[in-house]
Amino acid sequence: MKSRIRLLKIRGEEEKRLDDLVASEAPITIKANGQRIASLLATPSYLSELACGFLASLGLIENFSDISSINALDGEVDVKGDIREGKELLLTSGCGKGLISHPERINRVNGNFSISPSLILKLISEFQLRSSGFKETGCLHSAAISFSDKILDLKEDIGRHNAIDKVIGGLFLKKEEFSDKAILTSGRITSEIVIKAMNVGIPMIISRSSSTDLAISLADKAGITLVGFARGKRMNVYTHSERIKSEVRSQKSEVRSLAERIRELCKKKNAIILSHNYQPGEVQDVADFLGDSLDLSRRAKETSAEIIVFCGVHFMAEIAKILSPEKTVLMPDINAGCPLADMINGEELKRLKEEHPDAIVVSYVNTSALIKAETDYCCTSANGLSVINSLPKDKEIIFTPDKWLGDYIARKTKRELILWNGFCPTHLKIIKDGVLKAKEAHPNAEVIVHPECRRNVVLIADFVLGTGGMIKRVKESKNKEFIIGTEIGIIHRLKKENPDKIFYPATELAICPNMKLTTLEKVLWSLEDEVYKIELDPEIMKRARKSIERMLEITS
Ligand code: CIZ
Repeated sequence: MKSRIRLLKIRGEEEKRLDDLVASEAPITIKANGQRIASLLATPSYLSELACGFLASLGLIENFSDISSINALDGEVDVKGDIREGKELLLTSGCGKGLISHPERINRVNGNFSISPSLILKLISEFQLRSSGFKETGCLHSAAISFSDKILDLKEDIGRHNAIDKVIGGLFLKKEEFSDKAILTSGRITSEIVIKAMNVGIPMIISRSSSTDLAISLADKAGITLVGFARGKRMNVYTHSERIKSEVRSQKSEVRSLAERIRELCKKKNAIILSHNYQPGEVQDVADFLGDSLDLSRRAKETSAEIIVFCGVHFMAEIAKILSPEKTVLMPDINAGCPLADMINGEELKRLKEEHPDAIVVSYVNTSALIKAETDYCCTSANGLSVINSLPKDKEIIFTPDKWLGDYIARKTKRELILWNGFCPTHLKIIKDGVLKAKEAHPNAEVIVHPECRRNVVLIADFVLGTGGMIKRVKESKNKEFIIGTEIGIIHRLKKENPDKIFYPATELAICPNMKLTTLEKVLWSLEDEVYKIELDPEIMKRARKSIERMLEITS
């Protein structure tokens, strides 16, 4: 499993930004009969095989007949059956340190130094020369700490983690500063390596090997420069290239902040930046307009700008393109998809329509252009009730893809809807017990949740609103405290617009990993290179536009 990411490739004097493939990495939880046994970081494929192999290797299952069922969904594999109790697990020298960090714990690393590509290559060649254990045995990993043009310490170990822990421990014991150092490693850069650097505040990791997508995304957020494939005359800079000062780039002035450079480029290229309410705070702050997908698409339609950089997820940028096909619509990270939108495909919807040939199809905007083309009416979380209420009472209605939004609308409108079994994994992290605990801790707070939450969460809320509705409600409310049950990115905007009010997330875990793929550096690169362009089949766009325009007619 691979992801395509944009990086800076340096070969000798030449620098090029291009898309390249990196390995995928994801946290996977293995459960036995519903009980968590372990969380691993793994390539997210063959999860049933991974879980069975993991249990069998530990001696917790022996035969196929020990297993009654395997359920693999959204990064969790639950194996049910006759599974023995495990003893305390021993950390291996390999990948399995079971260290998983949630993005809400990401600390920003502030290392204010820069280094030239030629110095990186000099350090890495010295690193290799001094890794004598590897040369002698062929089975040791090495890690080093560098400062400026010197390698300060180098350690070898059978495990790449252990080698890194040893050099970090060395700095620690010597009470040395971390923020002006770099880690060099012989192993690949996975998320745990980035987490180690982040936890101690080391702003640069240099490897002879490559990096995974999760490590890149974590490093991006933590402000860490990741350099991979550093060998010979070449290297790939995956994140925070501002610390790599080549001759070419140091001639250009790099003193301006990323935000300043983005704003300047917008002016020069007649571009605007649209940001969804769930985007990281610094992206929201650099945007021309903030809103939900519908607000933003309206902005995209109305603007006289020629280029629109859409900071959100894929289906949102598609809506902007569908409504403004003549404009260039760019996404800073093309990997920012929507798992809910991916839960239904064109064939599945066509089959459902064949089973209910007279039904009207209403789809939430969180769908691909292809689904919208097969849909009669779109709706958003803000206008779902109005759309359904406007439809003839004697007609069957198919509602896709979000079953919880559908359930809410069905109860509110007293209409029976044929629901698709889709859901937003981020909103399902908000659970009833968590909301009740938050209410107990903050009894005066108003509880506002998104209709993508489960029914038992929606039923205990004071208000059930989409993000646009939440922004409005908080502004109008006399209340001072709010429990917010949606993706926590919205709290940045709520705080900024209501500095006298206090906000509590219903859970810190409600973070959409796709929304958080956008960074300021990617926004800048997107504007500079005019990538990634949203391109859609004109016929699909025409049909999809109809379902969006029908919604707009009802709600205008
Ligand atoms: O429509 C949107 O933008 C989504 C997905 C959520 C919301 O409520 O804003």
